[in-house]
Amino acid sequence: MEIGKIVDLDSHPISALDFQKQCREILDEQGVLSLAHFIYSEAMAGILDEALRLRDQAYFCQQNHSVFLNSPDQSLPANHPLNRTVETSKGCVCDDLIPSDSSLRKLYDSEVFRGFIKSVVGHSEIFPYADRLSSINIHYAERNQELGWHFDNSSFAITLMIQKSSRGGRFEYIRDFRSSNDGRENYDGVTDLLDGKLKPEQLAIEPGTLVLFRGKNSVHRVSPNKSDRTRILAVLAYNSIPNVALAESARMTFYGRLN
Ligand SMILES: O=C(O)CCC(=O)C(=O)O
Ligand SMILES: [Fe+2]
Repeated sequence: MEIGKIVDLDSHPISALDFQKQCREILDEQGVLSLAHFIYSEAMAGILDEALRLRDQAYFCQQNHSVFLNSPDQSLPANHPLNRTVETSKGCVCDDLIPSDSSLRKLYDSEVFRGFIKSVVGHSEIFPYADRLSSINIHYAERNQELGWHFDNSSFAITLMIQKSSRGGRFEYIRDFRSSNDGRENYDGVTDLLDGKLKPEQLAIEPGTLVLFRGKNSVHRVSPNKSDRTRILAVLAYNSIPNVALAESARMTFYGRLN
């Protein structure tokens, strides 16, 4: 089984029902599941090489956005949390540039891995994106680049750290910060957060660590990279329904192209 050369199945028996259950409980209780040494270091070395080779094809962009990722609301004051903006700047390599023999793709396509993800996130099926760009992305954060505070639109995210920055570039979050399903957006909390009055938690993520994160209600960011070592991270994205393409506006913003 090829996946056995990539994933350390001895310490992470992802097909075992009791391991799946244990992971599901951690994700449900803590909002985040962090599996250290998930990928063998030999496989990680190949993934890092590949990511460094692809870096000059990354599309770099910068946005100012609200924590809620909404369009500005002119009927509200500029200092309302729906109108206050934070900055996000990063580079992205899209799925179509990632080779077919890449370990990242073997992981993403693996039925064993997908079975694990389905079980942990509680979806009966998961599907790749219908467009050719969005399923696997590699993110690059150079010195002073960051991901501003935000809530995700998607119910879960899967990341694999490839290279850490040596200073800054840390994943920070506050759990269960809002409750979007019942409309409690916690505007006062977001104001305090943006005013620097709250102390977020930090997640220590080493290269080879797989992270599953529920970011819809847990506010999070990646602090500015304060080193010359690029932070490199793979995002493995699935949908719970088939034939979903990322919106064209989002593709133009984050990838600079549609195809
Ligand atoms: O880079 C990370 O660790 C988190 C990425 C993230 O939050 C996102 O892409 O929405
Ligand atoms: Fe996010």
